[in-house]
Amino acid sequence: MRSFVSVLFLFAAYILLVTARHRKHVPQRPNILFLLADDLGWGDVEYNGGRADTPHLNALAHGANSIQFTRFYSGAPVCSPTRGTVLTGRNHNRYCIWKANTHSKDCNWTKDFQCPAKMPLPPSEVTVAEVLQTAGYRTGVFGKWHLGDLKHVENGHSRWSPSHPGMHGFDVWKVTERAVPTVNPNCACFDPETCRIGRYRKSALPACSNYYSNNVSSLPTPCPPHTNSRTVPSPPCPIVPHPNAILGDDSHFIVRELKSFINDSIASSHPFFAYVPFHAPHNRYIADTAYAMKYAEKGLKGKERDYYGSIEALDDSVGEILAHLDAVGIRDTTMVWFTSDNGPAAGSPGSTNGLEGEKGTLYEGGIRVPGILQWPAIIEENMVSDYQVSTNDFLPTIVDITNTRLPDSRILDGSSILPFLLGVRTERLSAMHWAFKINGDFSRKYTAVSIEGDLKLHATSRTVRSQEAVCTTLLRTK
Ligand SMILES: [Ca+2]
Repeated sequence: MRSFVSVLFLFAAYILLVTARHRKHVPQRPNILFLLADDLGWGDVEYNGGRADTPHLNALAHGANSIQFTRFYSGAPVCSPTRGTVLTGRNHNRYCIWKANTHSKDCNWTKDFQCPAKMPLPPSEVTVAEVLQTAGYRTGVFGKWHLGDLKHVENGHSRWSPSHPGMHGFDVWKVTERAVPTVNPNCACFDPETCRIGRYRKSALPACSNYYSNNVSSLPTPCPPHTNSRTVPSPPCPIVPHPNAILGDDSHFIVRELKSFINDSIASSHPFFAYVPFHAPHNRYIADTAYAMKYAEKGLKGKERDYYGSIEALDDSVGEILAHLDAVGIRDTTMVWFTSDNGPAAGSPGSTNGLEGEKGTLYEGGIRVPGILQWPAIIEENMVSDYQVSTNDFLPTIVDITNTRLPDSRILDGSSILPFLLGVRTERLSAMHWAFKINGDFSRKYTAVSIEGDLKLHATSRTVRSQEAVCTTLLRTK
C-alpha cells in the first residue's frame, strides 16, 4: 500500500511539474525582430562550418536563451517568394509571386487592382505587420523589400506604387526595391574596387536613389508619414529617395536605421516589430575596406574575399543590434529571429556544407538555411533542435503569441511553433510543402517537394501543362 501511495505521489508531482512548465507565462506583447540574410547558405555561418568569422551569430546560436534550429527552411528557394512567406504565413504560389522579379502582368489580381509595379505583394494579402499594427505595435522595415516596386511613373512624375511597405502595415520604412551593392548601396556600381572607395562616374549619380523612405523631412504634406495600409494616396504622393548619400557597409547602415527606430519605439511606449531584410551576402557582395583587408591578409582575393568580408560585416551588424538591446534594457523582452531567404547562389563562394543543391532548387541546399530564435522570456537554456520550422511559421507563431487574429479565416500554410517553445510539442505535426517553377516559367520544369519528419518527397515535371510527374523520389533528408 505504501509503495502504491509513493507511486501515486510521484505521479502527481510529475503532473504538477509538467503542468507548471506548460503554464510558463507567455508575454503577449514582446518586441519582435526578424533578421533575414540574403542568399546566406546553410554552411556560410561559422557554427555550421563557414569560412567567414561570425562570432556574433555563433554566440547567438549558442546563447543561453536561444534555440539553434538545424532544420530551418526558407519558404522558397529564391528571394521574393520567401519574403512573401515571412510576411503572410502563406505559400507564395497563393498570391502569384512565382519567382524573384515577377512582373505584375503575371498576376491575375492586377485585373482587379491596377498595379504598375513589378513583383507586387497583392493588397489582399494580410501581413504580420498589419496584424501587429492593428494590435498597437509600432512597425518598421529596413533593407531589401523586393515585394513590389516602390515607385511608378505617372504623368511623367515618379509616384509611390500601391505595393510599397506602407500598404502592407509598416509605419516606418527605409527600403530598396531589390538587391543593391553591399557597400555604398545607394549608388549603382559594378566594379568592387571602384565601389569600395565610393568613386563613381558622374553619369552614375542619377542612379543613386536605391533607398526610399517614408519619413524624410523633404516629403511634402499631407503625404508623410504614410501609415494607411490600405489606401493609395490620392493624389499619389511623390516618392522621395533617401536624401543622403549612404556610404560604407550596407548592413551597418541598416542597423543604424533600426537602432533609431527602436529608440523611437521605446520613447513612444509601444512594442515594436522590425523586419530587417539585409542585402548581404547577395551579389553584388563587396566587402568594406577593413573587412576586405582582413580576408586579403588570409590569402583570399576576388569573390571569396568580398563574400566572406560582407558576411562578417553582417555578423558585426547582428552583434551591434544585440548590444543595443542590452544597452537600452530590452533584451529580455525582445524575441530575435535570424535566418536566410534561400541557399547560396550558384557561382558564389557560398556553402551548403554538403547539402545538395543551391539557390533556385528545392534540394536541401536551396532551402535549408541557418535559423536561430532568441527569446529570454521563454527560452531558459540553449537548445540545438531538429524541430522543423519554415518561414511560413513566423506569422502564425506571432499571431499565437500576441493572441491576435487575422481578419478572416484565410488558409495559412505555416503553423505556430509556440507549443514547441513551451515544451508541449516535440515534433512538427504538419508536413511542409513547396512548389517552384524554374525561373517562374510555366513551360519549363517545375519541382514540388514535401517534407514530413525525416522523409522528403521530391517530384519534378518536364512541363506544368502535362501535369505529369516524371520523377518522384522519396528520400531521407538527413
Ligand atoms: Ca535571396
